[in-house]
Amino acid sequence: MFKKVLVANRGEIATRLIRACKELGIATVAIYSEADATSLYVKKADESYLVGPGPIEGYLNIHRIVDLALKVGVDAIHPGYGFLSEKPSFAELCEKKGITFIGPTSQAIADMGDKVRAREMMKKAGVPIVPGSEGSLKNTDEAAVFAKEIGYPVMIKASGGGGGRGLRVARGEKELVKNMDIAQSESRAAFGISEVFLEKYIERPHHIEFQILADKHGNVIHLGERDCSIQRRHQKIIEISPSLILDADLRDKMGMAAVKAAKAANYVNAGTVEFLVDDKKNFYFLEMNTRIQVEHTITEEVTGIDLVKKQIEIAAGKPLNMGQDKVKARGFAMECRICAEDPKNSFRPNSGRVTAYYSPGGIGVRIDGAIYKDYVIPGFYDSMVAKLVVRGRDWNEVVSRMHRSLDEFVIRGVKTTIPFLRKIMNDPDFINGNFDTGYIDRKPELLNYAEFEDPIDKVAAISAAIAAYHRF
Ligand code: MV4
Repeated sequence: MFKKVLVANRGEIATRLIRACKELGIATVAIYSEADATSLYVKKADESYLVGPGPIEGYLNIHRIVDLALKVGVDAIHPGYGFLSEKPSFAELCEKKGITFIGPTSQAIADMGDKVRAREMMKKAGVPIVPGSEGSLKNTDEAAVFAKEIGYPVMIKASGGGGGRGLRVARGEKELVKNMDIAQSESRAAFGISEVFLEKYIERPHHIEFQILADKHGNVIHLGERDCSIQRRHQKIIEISPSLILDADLRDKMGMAAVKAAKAANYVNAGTVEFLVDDKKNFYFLEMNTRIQVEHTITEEVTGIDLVKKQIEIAAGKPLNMGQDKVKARGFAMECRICAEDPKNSFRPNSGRVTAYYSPGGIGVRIDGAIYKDYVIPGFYDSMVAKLVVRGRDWNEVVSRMHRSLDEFVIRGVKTTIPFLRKIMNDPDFINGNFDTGYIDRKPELLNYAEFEDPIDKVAAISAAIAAYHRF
């Protein structure tokens, strides 16, 4: 087993990784920017090093991080999510310098990062993909011919894209011509390649993703699915496991397809196979995420398996030591992403001092968080400040538990998504499992919540108003 691991990330996921290392008896090394000097994970790690310059660059400088890793004598690096987690060049540099990258090979990251190549590999392996173009499209004429063949509406996707970037829907030829140009130049700007492809557009799909684990000895298992349909602008808001729309038979079929996908990609370590599920319960491979994801927590809660520990053990060469039959999901789990954003102001990120903090507790409640009272949330990073994860024996219990946990959660000084999430827990459509990827857009009324529901806040608001009145 490794003796020392470098955590190449920040925020809640850095803390999450350090926790797994501690339980495995592995020493940890953190890196931080000046903006993160007061972050919790910096204090929780055994050693911490300032990396710069500025708030972002230090977390992305692959040569500096690997040099530091060699200097402080770590065996392995965990990249977390975001930042360097899906950069083939980083995994490759680690491979070259003899440091274990806790994740898949650079080859698998590169293969799955190229959406056209990933589609081809899945098709060859017999994993269902959305009907669409073979390879990338040379030009708009070729796209128009092809779109006529499969029928409108179609979706234009960037080969270098993923996570919702470089997507355009076209409902007819005119729209296709216009959007091809936009998609190509957007793609060139964002990913450096203008390559795009077409897929039949699936209306109002569910986003269902399967967690897989693959060891270095050829064993691959899946740990069931997460329904991540509740999103806004491709940012997930709530994740649920298991999905309410799958029955045991479809779960088995999709799970086997996910395992097949991982094997086709020569995949090792933890990964996620994303599918779209249409209203007739047809499922299609969408993409594969080659990292630990934000929402891995809900899979941990229903299976009882520590995914980060598994990642570390797999990277160290340990066999999985569990067959598919050993994976048992119990009850339901739900994650709400708590973001420092103002939902009423187009979800604009908020930064500043946390003036009060009290986290919920009790049976079935887990917080993976990054903030505390008097912490100053920097404005440079992702706005997610905590993940509230609850589990329950059934759907009703998990919804009511999430509702009361959101009621308990006190974060003051910055606006958060908590009151918005609370509105969702009260929504009959949500409670009845009536949601798909269009849910948030269809429900502007979720923004109609009272800003201050706590009497203490009312006193503070009234005092502030009186003070302002006397000043002017
Ligand atoms: C689609 C689609 C409909 N049809 N592809 C969005 C994220 C990226 N991974 C792919 N996405 C989609 N691809 C076809 N052929 C609809 C989406 C989509 C979506 C998917 C999952 C979750 C939320 C979404 C929101 C809008 C569009």
